[in-house]
Amino acid sequence: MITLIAVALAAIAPTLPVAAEPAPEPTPVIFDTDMWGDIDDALALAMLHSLQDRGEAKLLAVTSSTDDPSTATFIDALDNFYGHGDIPVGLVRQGVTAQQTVTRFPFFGSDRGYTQALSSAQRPDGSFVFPHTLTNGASAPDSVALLRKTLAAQRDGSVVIIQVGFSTNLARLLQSKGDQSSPFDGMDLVKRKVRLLSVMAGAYADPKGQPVQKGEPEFNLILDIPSAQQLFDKWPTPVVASGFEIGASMRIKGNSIDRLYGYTRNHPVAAAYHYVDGIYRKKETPPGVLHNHATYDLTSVLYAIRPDDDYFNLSAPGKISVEPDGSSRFVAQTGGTHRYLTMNDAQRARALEALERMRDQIDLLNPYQFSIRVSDILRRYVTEQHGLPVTRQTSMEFLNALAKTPQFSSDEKLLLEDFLNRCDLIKFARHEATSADSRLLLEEAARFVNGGQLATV
Ligand SMILES: [Ca+2]
Repeated sequence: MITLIAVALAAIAPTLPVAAEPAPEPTPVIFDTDMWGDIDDALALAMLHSLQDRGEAKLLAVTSSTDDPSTATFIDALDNFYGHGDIPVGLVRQGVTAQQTVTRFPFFGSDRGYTQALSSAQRPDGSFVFPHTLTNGASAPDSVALLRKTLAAQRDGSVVIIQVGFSTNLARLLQSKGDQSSPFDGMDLVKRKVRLLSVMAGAYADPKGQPVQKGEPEFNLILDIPSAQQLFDKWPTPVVASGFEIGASMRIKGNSIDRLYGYTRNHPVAAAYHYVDGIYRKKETPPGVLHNHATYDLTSVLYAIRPDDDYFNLSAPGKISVEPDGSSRFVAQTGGTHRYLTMNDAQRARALEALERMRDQIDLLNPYQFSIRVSDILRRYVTEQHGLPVTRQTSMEFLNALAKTPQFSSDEKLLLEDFLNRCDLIKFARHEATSADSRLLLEEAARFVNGGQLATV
């Protein structure tokens, strides 16, 4: 649900809510990132650290797919900031460089990203503003060697890999031969150790959420197309992709950043967000306020660590392939190992969120006023959901009229009639009705919204 996503994403800071049923064992996870230009990588890694503190995740290693030593030092600075400075960091060699990225996507403006600027920032006394124990990123181990070593040390079938950048490291991992870490080649090692690959890549729906077979070319795929093609062709365990449309539809509110991270001076995530603000500001961004930012990489983290929390739905199984132009193609296939994330119905989530907020009003409003407010939420939901014209009727009259129309399924009619009967009870017993009646009414309303759709309108 949008509510839960908004709460979880907003809370990359230390206030991440505890899952209803926390996993008994933290998920062992490897984070593979193109940390450098876009800020969602830093937000996603910060979120993983918070999840680790809550016992839900265990970061085994972080590998960078941007070929720049500053990416490794900045990752290490973030790890240190969160008190997990012992997490090994790997760096791609002969991979996509910052310069290549800017040449292909000039909106970045410069090949000096926040990773360079922040990991080298020093105080007047020469100490680092964002301390890192990996003093020289160029000395970080090669990503593939680190991936192999990390996987070899884990239990079979246990590891979740989150890839939120280019596919260079993981494609090379699949091609790798046995070495001192493990006698198995890359394919065998992955097959043995990796339970799930949660990847941000491609596009699987249009902005309205309608599935498309071929998406628009997507950033993570475009910059290393051959590796992306190999990854989706060969990866031997289940893959769940978060398409461009998922993160684009959910944005972190810029005005929440300083509130979330203002608890300390020199928070690396807040500093990075401020650093890129000029790149991502839009005409409508008010002056003096940070821009709102898409949550692409965070959605892959959220799914990887909390797959059962209903933040997203999953597509049917199938096969994702990558076209020569850097677009993704999805074909449904029985027994396929690829799926992509889909959003739960947005209007329904919004109505449920509005109803949830009404819970605070149960004891503040008299039941009659309360029934009118809840009816207004239902009216808005039905009107928006089905593109119905707005009429001059009261919400109660509107819903009563709707309950008699043939468009309703019989289930839907029953649910709405239950709700309207309860409204009547409250209305005619105005003075005797209590907050318990309001509570029951709210439950009826939620049941209606959860209950189904109009058959056709
Ligand atoms: Ca990324």
